[in-house]
Amino acid sequence: METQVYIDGSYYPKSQAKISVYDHGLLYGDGIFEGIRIYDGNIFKLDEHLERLYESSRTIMLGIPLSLDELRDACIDAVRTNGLRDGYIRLMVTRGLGDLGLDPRKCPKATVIIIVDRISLFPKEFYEKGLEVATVPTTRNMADALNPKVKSLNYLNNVLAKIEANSMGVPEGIMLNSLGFVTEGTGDNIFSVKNSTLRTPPTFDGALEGITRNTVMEIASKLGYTCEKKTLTRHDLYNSDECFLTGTAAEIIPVIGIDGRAIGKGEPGPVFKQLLERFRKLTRTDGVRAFPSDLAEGELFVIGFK
Ligand code: PXG
Repeated sequence: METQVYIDGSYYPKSQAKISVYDHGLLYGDGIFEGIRIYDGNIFKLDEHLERLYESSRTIMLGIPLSLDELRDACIDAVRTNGLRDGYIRLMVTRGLGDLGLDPRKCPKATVIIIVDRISLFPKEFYEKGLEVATVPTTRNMADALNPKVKSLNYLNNVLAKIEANSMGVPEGIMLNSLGFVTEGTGDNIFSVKNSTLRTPPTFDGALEGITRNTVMEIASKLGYTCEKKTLTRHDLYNSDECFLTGTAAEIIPVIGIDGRAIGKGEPGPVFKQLLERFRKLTRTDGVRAFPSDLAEGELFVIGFK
């Protein structure tokens, strides 16, 4: 069956899922989105993603035409309609159909789009061997411009950062802010581990408040690691024992080199491995079920979910 895309309450086959060229989401990048994963029929952290979407909408004064509960039901329905037990939800709300001219008052109703499909950000071998990254020239927005907490459809500086990373021959770029402090990757947060303390830049330095970032900090705290939201420089990254990226699409992926410097032993480290194992377990239970688990009750008990 062709992927069925939800647009404003109706489903359209992928080949016919279209919106107007007068939609301000296209004309001005005026809109917001969430990327959410489905693991074994479980929509991981759905409520946290919806909360962030509504927070973004408040900041950009975009009225979402559905209540949070209605949108939650729509996401579950879209997953069931597409029958995907493992996949990815791209939820978008654009300012909607309007005139030329950026005044949002010309857009009477926001457009809600839910795509349920598959995503693979980095090839599988990087999860085992780790990846090399580079800091890139394009900077991340500071909070006084477009606040990086808003997950907006304006990803042009992230796209430029990705192009720059590609041209340096690495799969991901690390963006700094205009003061030269570390912010995040183009679609993922960054962590540095030093002497068993995990550090990640605070959102006001220019990082998205990543849901995977929060999950990793929760797991790490439970394992007894100290976690800090702290301003980081490139020097801090270069001198990390371990480094990794986190994100819905990226999941948790080890970084073994930055700007030509090996990180730690130049291979995925023990803290990363421990976190990944716990994270994988959580992805099957923490969230909203669209389908019952493939695992039997007994198996869930054995791996510590019940
Ligand atoms: N920083 C940025 C700039 C992001 O776009 C993250 C961090 C990680 O946040 P979460 O909440 O996912 O842990 C993101 C997330 C895509 C795609 O389609 C991008 C993201 C997530 C899912 C899909 O490229 N970015």
